Amino acid sequence: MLRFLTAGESHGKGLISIIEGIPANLEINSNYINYHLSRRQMGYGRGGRMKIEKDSADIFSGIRFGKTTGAPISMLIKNNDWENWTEKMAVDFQIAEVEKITIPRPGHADLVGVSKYNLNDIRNSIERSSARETASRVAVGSVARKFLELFNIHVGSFVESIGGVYSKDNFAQILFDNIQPKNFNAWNLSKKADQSSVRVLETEHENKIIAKIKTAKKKGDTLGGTFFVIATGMPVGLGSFVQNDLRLDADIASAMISINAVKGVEIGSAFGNADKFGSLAHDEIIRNGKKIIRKTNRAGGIEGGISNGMPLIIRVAMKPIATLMSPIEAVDLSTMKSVISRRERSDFVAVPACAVIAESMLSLVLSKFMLIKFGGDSVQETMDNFNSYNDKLFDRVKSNFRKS
Ligand code: EPS
Repeated sequence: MLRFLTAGESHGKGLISIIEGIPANLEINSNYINYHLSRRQMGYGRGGRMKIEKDSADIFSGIRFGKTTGAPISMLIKNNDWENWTEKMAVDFQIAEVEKITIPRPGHADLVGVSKYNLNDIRNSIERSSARETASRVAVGSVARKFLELFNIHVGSFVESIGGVYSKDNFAQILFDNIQPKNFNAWNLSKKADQSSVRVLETEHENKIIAKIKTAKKKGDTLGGTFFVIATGMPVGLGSFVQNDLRLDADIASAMISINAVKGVEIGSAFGNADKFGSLAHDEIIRNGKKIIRKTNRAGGIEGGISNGMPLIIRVAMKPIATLMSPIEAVDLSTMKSVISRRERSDFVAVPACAVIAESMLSLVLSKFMLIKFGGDSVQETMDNFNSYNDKLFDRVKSNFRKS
């Protein structure tokens, strides 16, 4: 069973994460994890904080001589900003007078957090609900990604829109209505997107988005957007229809929605398909050598909660960042009077970073389902099971249905 846990506050000492269930003998080191951590920190439109932090994973356990041992892998990412917060975030007891935060930001977890946990300072709610926590998810997600690479499964992403600015190319249609070339590799898409400051695939689109972000910045406003997360090299058969919580698409949707500020997830051309006749929505089945594939990929690679071997195509919507420089109406909890919301340092846009986090979450879900299907305490064992299943798949289907 693959599972992970994270802990840590945005302005505390740091972020701790543990991932358990990765088989032994996976080659990985902190450089690999740090590379993906740095990808999460990029993107035009981030606030001042990203100039302070340079995330790196200090591995505490589970890896020896560059290989996993099968034991839980634990990591610490330090918060450089902690040194500016030692009084405000003191652990054992209060060491200085600290002003309480009493005005909740609309759209943030501030008000629901203090209401639910019975807290008397919104700071206590802000700290854990902050998207700073997602650095931990990328740390553990990178271990999962490395595991998937053994099987030639690659995960990538690119930004589709920010603030309603879309490219003239309809990427959704390209991905859903065509068979991708045999060498289609989601990671190559990510590498291309990483070259853009907003993780899009075209320069003209990038320039239009940057102009929009500049307008938002000038107004002290924020933006959200949409992005695609893709996995290629998918085997047939991850997930199951036999029980609701074994469906691959259900787990993916849950993983995506669990990312801070994500409010929508679409698997395949879900909303587009809803408007079509069934004959134009489903993917026709064809034979391609020793494989049975689909002519199009409107299902986004999952049918009946099970991966069908086509690329996984997931589209995600992130709402605009809830911390605004241009204030909107809120209630001051210390007076219960209507006020304008508080200004606080934050990002203007974090859609490019969110896409990298989504890659990590998808890697974790896929690794979990790979281990459910193929098991193994060492990567060699998992690979043997994986290869044996895949080598025989076509012939098994063929012989099961051969007319005698
Ligand atoms: C965040 C607010 C900002 C972001 C932060 C998420 O931090 P600060 O309040 O320190 O300016 O920069 O994101 C990160 C620190 C990160 O590593 O992604 C929030 O309120 O969610």
